Amino acid sequence: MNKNVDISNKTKVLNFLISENRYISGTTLSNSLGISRQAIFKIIKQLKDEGLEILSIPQKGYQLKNIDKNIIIPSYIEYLLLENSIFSKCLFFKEIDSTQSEAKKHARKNAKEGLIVIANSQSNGRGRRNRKWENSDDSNLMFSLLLRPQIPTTHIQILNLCVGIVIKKVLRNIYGINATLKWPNDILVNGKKIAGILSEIAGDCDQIYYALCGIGINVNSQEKDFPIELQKTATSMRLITGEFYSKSQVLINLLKVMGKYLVKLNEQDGIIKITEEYKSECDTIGKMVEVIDDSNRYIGEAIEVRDNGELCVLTQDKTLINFSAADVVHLRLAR
Ligand code: BT5
Repeated sequence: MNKNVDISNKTKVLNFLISENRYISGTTLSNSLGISRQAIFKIIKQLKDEGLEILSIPQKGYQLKNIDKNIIIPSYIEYLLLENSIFSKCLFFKEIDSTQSEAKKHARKNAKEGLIVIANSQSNGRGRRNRKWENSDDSNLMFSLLLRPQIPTTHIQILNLCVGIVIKKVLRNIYGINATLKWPNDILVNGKKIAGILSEIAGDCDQIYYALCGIGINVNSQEKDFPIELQKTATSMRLITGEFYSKSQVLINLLKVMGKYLVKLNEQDGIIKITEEYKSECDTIGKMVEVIDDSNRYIGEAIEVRDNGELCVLTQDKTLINFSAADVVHLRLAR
């Protein structure tokens, strides 16, 4: 899963401007990168259009002035990902139907693993079973990751679990937010949902051609920003701590840890190790749960998560049932 280093000229120019932190002439940039001054001029315009503040003075050249970390600037994200083992290319949309659908188009055209599709707003943001993912304005993070994991198709659920561990870790370790995991794909704080994950794959019985991990994290939403029906069940990083967060920084922190976990997932025993970690991190194990699977409802004790990601439940009539995908409600501690 190692990323094929293919740094764009745009990222190279930005890298230059950030590391020099002074006026750089078009000629210096053009000589250093081996491209024409006209090409440099075009790249500077693209960087400005993305939201970077670049001063241009005739005879002196270009200087990067300010980076607004509260907005998503794809070239800046790509610059920050230069050291990331997997993620590299970032596509940003102010508005889109769903980042999953957009990522799928690129996956089908053989785009490389590690593509990030991110949007400020989705008109058709999706959860599982075609439920809706709400976004109030541009306060939250919504993105899809194109992955090509070397795991069996039957183990797709592991991706959800792996991403869940990563989100929980970042929220806890970097932001001090007491996040918990509810099988299979919910990240909760004080019982309210702060993030959700949607993993979709294309493959055959032997291999996964590509996987799309869609992630929605409520970063800066206030209570009034959620639709009424979600105000009691949804929360955000800002609602928990009272602080306003840089979405780019949250994204970069997540992708950093995610890169490490995805490498781990592809290692021998990776699936087993990640399942073990998930079991120790997941709040569902040891709880009495109600499981809703299609139109059936079961009540029982969540015993364990199997290494294909299934939840194993001991029902009240002492039957063991494995669920590959279902909705779970935590009732109480089992004993
Ligand atoms: C999920 O589904 O939790 C997966 C959500 C994945 C969303 C991302 S955003 C980027 C990418 N592009 C997409 O189109 N989707 C992915 P599920 O477990 O089915 O939960 C959906 C339920 O969560 C809804 O029925 C609501 O009850 C609740 N919900 C919707 N929006 C929410 C929000 N912003 N915050 C908290 N809860 C929400």
